[in-house]
Amino acid sequence: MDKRMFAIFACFAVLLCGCVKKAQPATEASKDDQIVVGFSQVGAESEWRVANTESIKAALSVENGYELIYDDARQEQENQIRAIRNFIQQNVDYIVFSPKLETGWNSILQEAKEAGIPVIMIDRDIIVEEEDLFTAYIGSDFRKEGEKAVVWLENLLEKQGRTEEPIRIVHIQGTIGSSAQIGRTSALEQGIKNNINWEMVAQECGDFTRAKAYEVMGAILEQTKDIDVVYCENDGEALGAIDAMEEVGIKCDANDGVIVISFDATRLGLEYCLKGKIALDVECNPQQGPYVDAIIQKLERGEPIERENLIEETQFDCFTITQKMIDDRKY
Ligand code: GYE
Repeated sequence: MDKRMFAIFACFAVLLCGCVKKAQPATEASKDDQIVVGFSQVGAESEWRVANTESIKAALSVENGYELIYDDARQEQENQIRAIRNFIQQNVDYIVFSPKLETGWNSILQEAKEAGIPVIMIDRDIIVEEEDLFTAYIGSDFRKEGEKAVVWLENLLEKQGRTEEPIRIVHIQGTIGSSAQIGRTSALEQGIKNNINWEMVAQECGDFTRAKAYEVMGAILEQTKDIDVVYCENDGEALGAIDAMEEVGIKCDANDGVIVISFDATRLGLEYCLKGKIALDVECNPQQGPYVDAIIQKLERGEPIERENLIEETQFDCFTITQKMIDDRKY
């Protein structure tokens, strides 16, 4: 091959190598662009919690440009603190967590702040020393949920002409110290103060689980069966309490039995509402994933965000619920 030909061949070879750069595998290329999120979840204690986890995982997916690091704290705040510290050490881009309890987060959130990692809280709220220890909260107004239940019960009892006779109430609380329990409990306690004929005959913790509520309701029934209302702070507790009452022959019915109040409005809870066993089910929306995604995308674009993001919620009762309403539900 003469020099001229070699020179042409050499140029051609260089051009060929230059434009056929080793293509990075899609995962490797997109991996660098993915937003890494550490997510600490309370546990898996209820249908509501499972739906909440599924919503976050669906929104913060690889297809949507995320790498999600998920940790299940199994109901222990210490596990959440450990997971958040781990996320900090991994230098994630964002931390998302549902705090089991309202307090005990100042120190770990200070560590996240010093590491420059934004914290987005979902579901339950917290009390912190400095506002800037978290960037945004997405969840519910739990006190308002409880007030909806109290107003509905006042109206029902008025319709039934039961504003004078004693109304004996059993209260099955959620996880003590969680903002959901604090809000729903404070509304009922205020309702008892406002209605002189309402009387709290028992107040026990059901820890948002069917099993625990069944256990505590069974113990209460050994003390008294003279009960008019059972106020349960989630659907799992309502089902457990109903199981215990039906076992001893007590009918759960808004018109001629024990009035059962519940929260969450999961599909299972609404099926009990349709049967008339749950009188009122106040919705608490676990579909928080899209809200988290929208907030992260805004932060990525440097746009302003709302610090508190309360989700619109409704309620269902045994008098107006339909099968179609249940069929239309996402969780
Ligand atoms: O009501 C219950 C879950 O924090 C609002 O926790 C949530 C509560 C919800 O276990 O089902």
